[in-house]
Amino acid sequence: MQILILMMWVAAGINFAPSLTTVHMADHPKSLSDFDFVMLVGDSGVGKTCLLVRFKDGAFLAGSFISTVGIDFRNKVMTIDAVKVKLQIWDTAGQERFRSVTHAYYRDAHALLLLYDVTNKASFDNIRAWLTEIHEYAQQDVVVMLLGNKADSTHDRLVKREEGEKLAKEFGVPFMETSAKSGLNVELAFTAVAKELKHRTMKEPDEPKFQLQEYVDKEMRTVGCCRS
Ligand SMILES: Nc1nc2c(ncn2[C@@H]2O[C@H](COP(=O)(O)OP(=O)(O)OP(=O)(O)O)[C@@H](O)[C@H]2O)c(=O)[nH]1
Ligand SMILES: [Mg+2]
Repeated sequence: MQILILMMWVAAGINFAPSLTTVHMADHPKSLSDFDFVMLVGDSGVGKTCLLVRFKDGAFLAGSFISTVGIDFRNKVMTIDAVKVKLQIWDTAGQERFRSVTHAYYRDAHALLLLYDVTNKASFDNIRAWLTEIHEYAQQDVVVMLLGNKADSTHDRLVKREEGEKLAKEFGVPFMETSAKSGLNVELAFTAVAKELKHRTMKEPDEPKFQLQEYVDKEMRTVGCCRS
């Protein structure tokens, strides 16, 4: 029943209020839910909403910053190796006061994009706390990718790319820098996650495991480090 309600909301394009119903899709076989749930997390202001808007609409939300309230979502269908992958992307609020709302969604997420802002050292320092929270609330096998956003801001940069790489290595998660403003690596981040999720669902028994970081590194090399 809960699934049916969510599907109706999704079909109508209406944002659901997390306080009303928490839908535990992970309780059900994937074929029933159909969607892969990707959650954007990280401090307020790191660019989660802008990253999603860039990915979905190919535009940058310039101007005044409107902080997300609670949670919002967008659907996007991607074609990965001739297979349709339906992503439902949850844009969470980074503000501390909405943390309990975010906690309620971790359990159902199949993938998490964890963002910091390369011009904001505190947002980078908080990544450890975010990873602890993810460990506590998310499924054990959730796909996690670390993204250093606002890579276009060369003059204001306070976190080096190498620092992001080092932290990601320490926690064993894939990493890349992105820019919602220029579009740098935005498509690649979502494609990489969609590929990983597709491989998990459709992998043949003798097929080797998909190597997310290897794929990202290869794609970045192919296009000379950065693509928009
Ligand atoms: N230069 C630059 N600015 C960005 C980028 N992404 C986001 N911003 C700016 O950063 C501010 C915050 O962006 P949001 O996407 O709203 O941040 P958020 O992470 O969704 O914040 P909350 O909803 O409060 O959690 C806005 O003023 C954006 O214009 C980027 O890639 N480069
Ligand atoms: Mg937001």
